[in-house]
Amino acid sequence: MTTVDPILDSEKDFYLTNGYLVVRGLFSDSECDFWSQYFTDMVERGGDGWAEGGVDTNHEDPLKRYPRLLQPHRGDKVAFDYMVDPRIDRYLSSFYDRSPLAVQTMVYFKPPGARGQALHQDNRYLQAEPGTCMAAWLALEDIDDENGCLEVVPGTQDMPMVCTEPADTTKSFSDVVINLPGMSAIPVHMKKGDVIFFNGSLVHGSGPNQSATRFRRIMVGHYIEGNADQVAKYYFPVFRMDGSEVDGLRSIDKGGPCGVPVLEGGKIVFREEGVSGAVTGPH
Ligand SMILES: O=C(O)CCC(=O)C(=O)O
Repeated sequence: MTTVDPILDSEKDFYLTNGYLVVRGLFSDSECDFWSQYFTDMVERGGDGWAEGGVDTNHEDPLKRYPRLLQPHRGDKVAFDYMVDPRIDRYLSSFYDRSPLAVQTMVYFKPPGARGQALHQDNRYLQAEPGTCMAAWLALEDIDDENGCLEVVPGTQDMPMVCTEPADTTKSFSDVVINLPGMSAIPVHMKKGDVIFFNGSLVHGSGPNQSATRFRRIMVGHYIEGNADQVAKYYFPVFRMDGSEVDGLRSIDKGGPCGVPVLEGGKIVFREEGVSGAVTGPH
């Protein structure tokens, strides 16, 4: 179902053509300041059970001191309310003409000196079918090259799942990366309150935070299309945007097919390469 208050045709067209859309000022500064403080307090008191790998306040790796919060909406109303916020539903419902299903929240702190996340595709992890997954990635502060903005690879929005290679783990906390011959990522600079929506094929990631003083806090919700009948096991329970739980989806607990990209006549083509490694956790 489309919402009563549709987005601009130009916004929908941009998303469907490019696989992403940046919406400026979708959330207010005061909302962002509240969430930023709320989740920073949460991680600084130990993460309330949501911090990836737990919090180690004395560790030399900034990401061990400020790990991501994974799936806080499963016990925290503030995170849940972001995930099902009507402003997000309005955009995602407009892209696919039906309300999506919500499956994930994450909060990233990326403190000064922290590594980024190598280029990847989200649907390799979520394995939503039919259709794809979507993200609503909110800048909780101003984000640019210095503090490790999101980077996207234009032209990848309709690609199948691409096989990964080992990543440079001095720059990325995740250990696999997608390399696409002849293609490169562009930075997406965002102001506090801006949201970037993107689909599950779009190759994206982020570099290290090179600032000595600035964090890069973001909150992200992940969704699958409203008609999806499968998603990876890690992403259960699945919710409608009215907050109710959905039953009956198939749960997947092994990797799916991926292709090895090769450049032929200036264009990328895929050599089928079997099954990507089993993915049982978050992305
Ligand atoms: O924020 C980042 O650095 C990466 C986030 C991401 O890859 C995602 O939300 O899918």
